[in-house]
Amino acid sequence: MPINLLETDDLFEHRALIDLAVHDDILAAVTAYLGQVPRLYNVMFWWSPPSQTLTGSQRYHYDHRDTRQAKVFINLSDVTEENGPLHFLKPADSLKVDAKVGYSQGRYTDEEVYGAVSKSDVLTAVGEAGRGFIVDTARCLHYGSRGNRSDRFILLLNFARVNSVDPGKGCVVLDPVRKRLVREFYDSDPVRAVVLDSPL
Ligand SMILES: O=C(O)CCC(=O)C(=O)O
Repeated sequence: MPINLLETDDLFEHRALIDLAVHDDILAAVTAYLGQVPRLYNVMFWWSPPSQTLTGSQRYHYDHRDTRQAKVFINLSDVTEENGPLHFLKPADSLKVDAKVGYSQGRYTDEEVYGAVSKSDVLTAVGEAGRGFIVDTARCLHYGSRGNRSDRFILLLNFARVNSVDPGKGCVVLDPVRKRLVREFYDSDPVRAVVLDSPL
């Protein structure tokens, strides 16, 4: 299971981290997909240590923050099948699974998934350090950190609409400093003020 290594102070000691999270290119893509300026709900550095368990997010599931969300996965180290990459299905293939076994807010077994789609339909977020993916984890069945034999390190950004259906449990890294980030780094930047500090 992924473990977050990012701490609030890191955002101020390494401003490039938050500049990357709210970079124009990322905001443009996510805004186009969601149809509105998004809110950044979560930012984390995920460490997935070697693991042979099959639990939680290591099993196929959807996320439920809203009917759409955009998760950005950026590889911080090279990621191969050895590192437990994110595995995901396209929305159309995910719908085939729902049609066969029913939509669930719980977890799906591999047997359920591969009874509806072929293993060759599965996409993986593999690639060298620096490669990134934006995946709608509300519409794409997915799992990760499964069966890895070596560590995986990724930067994870979780965007969804302002006033999403389920704002979740909050973000330990961002929540204490949302206003401070806007004040110190993005004063007079109304777009990033929405992204970082729109009320729930
Ligand atoms: O990549 C992973 O370890 C799991 C990702 C996942 O399930 C999620 O972000 O919801």
